[in-house]
Amino acid sequence: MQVFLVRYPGIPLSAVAVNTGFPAWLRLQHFLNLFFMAFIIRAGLQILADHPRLYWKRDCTPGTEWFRFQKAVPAGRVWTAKDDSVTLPAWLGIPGIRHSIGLARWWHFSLTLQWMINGIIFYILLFTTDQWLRLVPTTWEVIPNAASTAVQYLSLTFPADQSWLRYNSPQQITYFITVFVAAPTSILTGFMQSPAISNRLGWIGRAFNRQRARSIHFIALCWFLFYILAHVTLVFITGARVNLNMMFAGVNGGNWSGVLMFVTAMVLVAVTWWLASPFTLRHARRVQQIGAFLARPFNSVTQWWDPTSQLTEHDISPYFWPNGTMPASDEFDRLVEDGFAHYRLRIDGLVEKPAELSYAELKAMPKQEQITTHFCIQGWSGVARGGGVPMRHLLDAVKPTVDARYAVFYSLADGADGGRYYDVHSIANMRHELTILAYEMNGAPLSVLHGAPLRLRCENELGFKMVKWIAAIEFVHDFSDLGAGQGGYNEDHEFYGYRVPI
Ligand SMILES: Nc1nc2c(c(=O)[nH]1)N[C@H]1C(S)=C(S)[C@@H](COP(=O)(O)O)O[C@H]1N2
Ligand SMILES: [Mo]
Repeated sequence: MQVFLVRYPGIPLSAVAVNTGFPAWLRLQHFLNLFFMAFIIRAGLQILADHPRLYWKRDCTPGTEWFRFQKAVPAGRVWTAKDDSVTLPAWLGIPGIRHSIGLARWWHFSLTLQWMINGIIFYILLFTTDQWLRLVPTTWEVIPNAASTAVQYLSLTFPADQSWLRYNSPQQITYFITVFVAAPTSILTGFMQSPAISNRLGWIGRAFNRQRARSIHFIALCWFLFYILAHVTLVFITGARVNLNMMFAGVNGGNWSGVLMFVTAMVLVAVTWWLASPFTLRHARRVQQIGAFLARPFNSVTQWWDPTSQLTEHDISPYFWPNGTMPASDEFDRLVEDGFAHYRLRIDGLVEKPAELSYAELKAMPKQEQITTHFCIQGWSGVARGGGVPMRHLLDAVKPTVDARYAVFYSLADGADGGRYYDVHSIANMRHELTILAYEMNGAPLSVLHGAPLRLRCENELGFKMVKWIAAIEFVHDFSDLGAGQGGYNEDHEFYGYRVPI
């Protein structure tokens, strides 16, 4: 052991010293990173709580989850994904009330973008200075040296600290994993949960399906939480004043300036932490607007990916989570009773030829079938074969005028807070080859649970945009005068984005 410790003192003998200390940019970026991460993690947990189950397979069949913090799905009753959402305390989640994923996503995405920009600048500065030498192992000797450091810590004779010049091997390895593995993995697996991106990626999207991406995203979170715990503990037990001086004041010594700056930084984090949830609930619409503005780059990126259908019969899920607020009216019950014989789909607004189509007329139109994945904003997914009328045929039939820019879908059902469920889509999206009005699911007539008589399928969008139990389609120039003007029921009531298919 003695020989081993001399040979591997904890830092490879070949490790080159960093000559530039802890420059201001590094200290600022370290602070911004911890600040952004705190809120990204809180909002991420809120998002997770909206579907508190993790799976490896795309179908999300209850019982196949490898992790959950919710009871088993109850049998013998309809249990929707919204019923499944769990509450987090307001100090932990943002905004800390049940089923608040809409607002949590704005925090998560806006801050992720800032965090990514911070990270990219960090990478650049790291490699254009000598600071990369701190983080990147240049010899395999870091491994025995890490073992040596562990032995020294366990024997409670802490190794001499040389952090000003170079990190010891376990530090270097964990920092390297955090900066160069965990962070990019989180970003990649975040994007791969997007319907638009996942549907475009071909075999990669199939192999690394949304649930795998979501599970790995969570494992990366676990790494970050482990890292934060270990890092902060060690900062404090191995000479807090000296350590804080380096990373906060940029000085090598034992005065109090680093502690002072650290406390100031922590007060800033604590106050923001304290205010985040109440502010978000009080100014929800503002958070939605700022979020939509800040997350616009993500929105553009996801819209740029055009989905293709890439699945086969084998991929069809044995289970498909139901979601949403069921129709509860005599009018609807009567429609169901006679097998939708009296159902009429009204298409009007800015069209040359308004139409009223019966169920039989719709079924007589050209039919398209497609096997696609459904991506609910809450995190679950499912694959089904949808069959129905392509929207492009309906567009050709009713001929939207040149003024028409959007198609509004009205449901026969109300939304969760009362008032008609509706959603708005661009005409371009309606012309997409995978946009259909489905009346079949997996070869059988669509069930009432899943939207009979008609539900929209639009494969580059999240589930909430696919209105079920469609009553009418109206073509409009502008949607600001509909509902709260946000482009749909969940956009109005739950602060979802009109379009952020991520
Ligand atoms: N009318 C109406 N349509 C709706 C909803 C709703 O609440 N009301 N929920 C949406 C959401 S959030 C999802 S994920 C899908 C769920 O479709 P499914 O029940 O077939 O899984 O329907 C969408 N369409
Ligand atoms: Mo959803």
